[in-house]
Amino acid sequence: MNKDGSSNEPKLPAGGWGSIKEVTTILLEQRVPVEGSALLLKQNKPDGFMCVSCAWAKPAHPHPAEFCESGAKATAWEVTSKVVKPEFFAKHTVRELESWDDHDLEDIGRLTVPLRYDAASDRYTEIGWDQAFDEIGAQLRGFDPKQVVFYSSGRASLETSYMYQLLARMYGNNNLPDSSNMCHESTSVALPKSIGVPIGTVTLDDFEKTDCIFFFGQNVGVNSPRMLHQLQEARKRGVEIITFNPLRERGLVSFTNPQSPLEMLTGSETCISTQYHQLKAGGDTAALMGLCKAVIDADDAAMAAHAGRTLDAPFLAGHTHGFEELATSARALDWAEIERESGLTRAAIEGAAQVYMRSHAVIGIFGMGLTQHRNGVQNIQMLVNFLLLRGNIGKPGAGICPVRGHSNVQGQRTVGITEKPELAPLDKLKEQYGFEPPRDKGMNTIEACEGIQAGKVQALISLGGNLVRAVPDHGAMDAGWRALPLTVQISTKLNRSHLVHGKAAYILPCLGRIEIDRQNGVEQAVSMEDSTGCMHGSRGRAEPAADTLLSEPAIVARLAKATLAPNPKVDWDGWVADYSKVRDAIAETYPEIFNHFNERMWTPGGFRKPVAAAQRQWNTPTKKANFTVPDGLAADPDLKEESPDVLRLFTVRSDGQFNTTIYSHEDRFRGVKDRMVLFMAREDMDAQGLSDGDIVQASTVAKDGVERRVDGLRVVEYPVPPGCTAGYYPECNPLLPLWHYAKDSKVPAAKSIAVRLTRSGQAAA
Ligand SMILES: Nc1nc2c(c(=O)[nH]1)N[C@H]1C(S)=C(S)[C@@H](COP(=O)(O)OP(=O)(O)OC[C@H]3O[C@@H](n4cnc5c(=O)[nH]c(N)nc54)[C@H](O)[C@@H]3O)O[C@H]1N2
Ligand SMILES: Nc1nc2c(c(=O)[nH]1)N[C@H]1C(S)=C(S)[C@@H](COP(=O)(O)OP(=O)(O)OC[C@H]3O[C@@H](n4cnc5c(=O)[nH]c(N)nc54)[C@H](O)[C@@H]3O)O[C@H]1N2
Ligand SMILES: [Mo]
Repeated sequence: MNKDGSSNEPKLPAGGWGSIKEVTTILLEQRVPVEGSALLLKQNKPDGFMCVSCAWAKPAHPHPAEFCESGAKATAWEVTSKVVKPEFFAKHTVRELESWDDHDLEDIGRLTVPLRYDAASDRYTEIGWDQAFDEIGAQLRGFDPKQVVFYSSGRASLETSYMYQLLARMYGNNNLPDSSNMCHESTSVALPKSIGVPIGTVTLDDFEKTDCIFFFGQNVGVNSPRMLHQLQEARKRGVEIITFNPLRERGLVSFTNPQSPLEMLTGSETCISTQYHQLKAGGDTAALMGLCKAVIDADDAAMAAHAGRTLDAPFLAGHTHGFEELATSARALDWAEIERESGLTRAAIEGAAQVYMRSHAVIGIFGMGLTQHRNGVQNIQMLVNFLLLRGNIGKPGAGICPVRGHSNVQGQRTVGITEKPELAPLDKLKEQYGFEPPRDKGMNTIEACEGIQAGKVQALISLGGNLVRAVPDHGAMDAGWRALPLTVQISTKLNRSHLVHGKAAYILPCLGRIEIDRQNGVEQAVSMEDSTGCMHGSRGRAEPAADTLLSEPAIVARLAKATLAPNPKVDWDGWVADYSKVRDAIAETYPEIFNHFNERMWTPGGFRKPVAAAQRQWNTPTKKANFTVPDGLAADPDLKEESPDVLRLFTVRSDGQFNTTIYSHEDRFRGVKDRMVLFMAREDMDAQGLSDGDIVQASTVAKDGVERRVDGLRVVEYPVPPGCTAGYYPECNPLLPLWHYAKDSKVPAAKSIAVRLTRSGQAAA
C-alpha cells in the first residue's frame, strides 16, 4: 500500500489485451517475418513443434492457437531474423562485451558460425567446424575424464540428450549435471522416497475431474501460462483454487483468455484463486504442517463424536506407512509456532483446510517456491503428506503436480542425463554398446561449481544454458571459470558464459528446435517429455537462421567421434543421418517407456510413461506411500536471523525473461520498468527508514567471511509479507552463496537468502 492507500501492484489480469500487445511488440522487435508469426499456429500441435519455453502438458485437442504470451516470446526470440556475423566479433573485444547487459548480448541475434577465442586479440574468431571438433577432441583426450563436466540445460531433445549421456559415459564419467540441479532436483529426491516415482502423478484429464487445487509457489501466469486454460476451465466448474505464495501474482489472481474473442470484447476475466495466502517465503513446511494438523484434529474430533471420518482411513491403512508418526508430531505442534513460521493465521490455515476436507479429489501443484529452499525436499514431502491424508494420490482428479521448467528437462532425466549412476541403466548400456560404463557418482551442478572454484575441473562442455549467470555466487565464481583449461558452449545466442570463459574457449552454434533440421536433405523430427510424463514428437517449421549451423545431435556426434576411440556398436553417423535410429536405440535401452517409440511419438496429447504411483503401486522400500515427519518448521534451520533488519530475499522471474534470457526489462505484471529493484513491505521500509525509490545495496548475511553485495537496487513498496523481500533472478545471484542449497538435493536456496540493506544513494525522482 502507498501512503495514500493505493498500491503499486498493477490490477490488470494475466492474458488479455496486454498479452497480445506484448506478443506483437516482440515479433516486431525481433523482426520476425510474417510467415514467422504464422508459425505460432504450429506451436504445440501434434504435427508442429513443441514450444521451447516451458514444459507444460500439450493437450490432444489443442486450441486453434495453443500458445501463450511467454511461448510466443520464446519463439520470436529463436526465429528472429537478427543474425550475428563473424564481423561482429572483429569489432568487439570480449572485454568490451562484458560490459553489455544480458538483454543486449542475446539481442544481437542468432550465432551463425563456430568461434574460437583468440587471447592475443581478446576476440572470438571464426573457425571451421572440422578444425573445431579436431581441436576439442584432441584436448579432451588429454584430460582426466573424471575432471570433465558435461552440463546440459533442459531444452535439448530426448535424442540429443541420450547421445550426450552416452558420450559422457563412454568418455569415462557420470558428470552430467543439468539445469534441474538448480530447479526440480528437490522433487526428484523427495517424490521417490514418498511415493516411489520421481515425477508428478497427474495428467490433463485430472484437471477435468478435480474439485480442488492447492497451488504452492509457482507463477503460472508467467512461467507456464498455458496451464491457465486448465485452471480457467476448472474455475468455471466451481473448482476451488487455494494459493500459497508470498506475492499476489497476477496469473493466480485473474485471467482473461486472449484467445477467446468474447472474453476479450467483454473484458470479462476469470478469478483464479478462491483463497490467496501470502505466506512468508520459506513458510511452506509450517503452513502444510498447519493444514495437516487441522485435518488430523478434525478427524480426532469426528472419531470422538462417532461421526464420519475426515481422513481416508482405508487408504491410510492399505497404502501408507508412517501416518502415526506424522499425526503425533502434528498434534503436538503449537499453533503459535505455525503462525510465526508461516506468517499465516490459524484461522486462514483452518479455512483452507475446511475446503480440503470437503473436497473429494485434490491436486497439489508446486514450483520453485517449494524446491529452492534449504528445506526444499521436505517442503515437497510435506505436500505429499497433506495429499495422502485423504487419499489424494492415485485416484482420478487428484495427485501431485510439479511444474517443470525447461521444455524437456524432465525428459533428459528419463534418457539418462544424471550424475547419479544408480538412476542410469548402466548394465543395459554396457550390453548395448559393449563398453564399461563408469560406476562412480558424477558431479551435480553445485559440485561442478565447487570443482571449478577449486581449480580441479579441466573442461566444461555446455549443451545450451548459461551457467555463469544461472549459478549462485555470480562474480565470486569468475576466477574459477576463467581458469578452466577448456570451455565449449553449444548455443543459439551469445550470453555471459561465452564471455567469462576458459583458457581455450569454443562456441558451437546450433539449430533451435523450431528450425527445420535437414540431414542429407531429409527433414528430421525430435521428441520431448512434458511435465506430466507425456512424450511428444516435434518438427521444426522455420528455415534455419543460417546454413552454417549444425543440429545438436550432429554436434554431439561429432564431439564423440573426435574424442572417443571408434566403437563398432555406436553408429554416430547413422544416428545423425536418421534420428529415428536414435529413437530405436532409446527404445532398446528403455523398452518399458519407449517401446514402439517411432510409431507412438505422434500420438495426439503424447504417449505417457508408466507412473506407478498413479496406479497406487508404491515403488518405495516399504512398498507403501511414506509419510515423512519434518525436521522442524524453520525455513533455514542453519541460519538464525538474529536481528530484525535482516530480510529474507527470494528471487523471482518476470514476464520479460526466460531464465537468464532477458527479453525486456519491464515486468508488466508487477508494474516495474527495470529489474534492479527490491520489492519491500511498508513495515520494513518504515523500520529501516526507506522510501519508495530509494537506492540500496543488499549484502548477504553469512559467516563465511566472503562479502556478497549487489548495489543500485531501487526499493519498490509492494505487498510482500513483512520480513521478506523479492528481487530478480539472475540480477541477485551474487548474493546467493554456493553452499546455501537444499539439504539432500543441493538445489540452490534461491528463495530464502538472508540479506541486509544499506542506503546507497538519494531517493530517485
Ligand atoms: N516465461 C518464462 N517461463 C518459464 C521460465 C522463465 O524464466 N520465463 N523459466 C522456466 C523454468 S527453468 C522454471 S524452473 C519455471 C519456474 O517457474 P516458477 O516455479 O513459477 O518459478 P519462479 O518465478 O522462480 O517463482 C515461483 C513463485 O514462487 C513464489 N515463491 C517464492 N518463494 C516462495 C516460498 O517460499 N513459498 C511459496 N509458496 N512461494 C514462493 C514466487 O512469488 C513466485 O510466484 O518456469 C519455466 N518457464
Ligand atoms: N537466483 C536464482 N537462480 C536461479 C534460479 C532462480 O529462480 N533464482 N532458477 C534456476 C533454474 S530453475 C534454472 S532451470 C537455471 C537455468 O539455467 P540454464 O538452463 O543454464 O540457463 P538459461 O538461461 O535457460 O540458458 C539460456 C541460454 O541457452 C542457450 N539456448 C537457448 N536455446 C537453445 C537451444 O535450443 N539449444 C542450445 N544448445 N542452446 C540454447 C542460449 O545461448 C541462451 O543464452 O537457473 C537457476 N538459477
Ligand atoms: Mo528451471
